[in-house]
Amino acid sequence: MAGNRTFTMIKPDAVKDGHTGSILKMIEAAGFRIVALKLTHLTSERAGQFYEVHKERPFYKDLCAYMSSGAIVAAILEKENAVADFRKLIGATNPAQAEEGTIRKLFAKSLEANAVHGSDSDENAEIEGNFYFARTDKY
Ligand code: YYY
Ligand code: MG
Repeated sequence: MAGNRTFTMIKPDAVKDGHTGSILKMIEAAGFRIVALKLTHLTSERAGQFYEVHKERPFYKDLCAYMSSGAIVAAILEKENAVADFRKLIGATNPAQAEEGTIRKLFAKSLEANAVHGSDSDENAEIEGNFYFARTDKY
């Protein structure tokens, strides 16, 4: 296998504003191979399940409403050192702190509408990929 895997979502504002192509292009240009790809629209319940780890946080309710407010693009990506390298490519959670040239610096509108998700560990990358893509598909 050519490296390991991470999981990403392009969030509602970035999809709505027509940045899907630009973001996927940056992802591929950075050496990630797209292994699975889907455009979908979460219900608030599904968004709540995805972000369950944050359920006690003050921003949880708004985050679930936001993440179900429009279509998203979900993808599994493969590269050596995928999780850490992808977090570097997207930049800090708060776009005000994201480095120049990162996806969040370029496309985020706010802390909540911060353009993309990236898994924080190999274990979560696996869980999050399985949340969107059936194991009966080959990927
Ligand atoms: O992994 P990452 O997306 O960079 O940040 P998390 O701390 O896991 O938070 C998930 C998600 O929640 C974040 O991308 C934006 C939103 N959020 C928020 O709206 N307000 C905060 N204070 C922290 C996070
Ligand atoms: Mg996170």
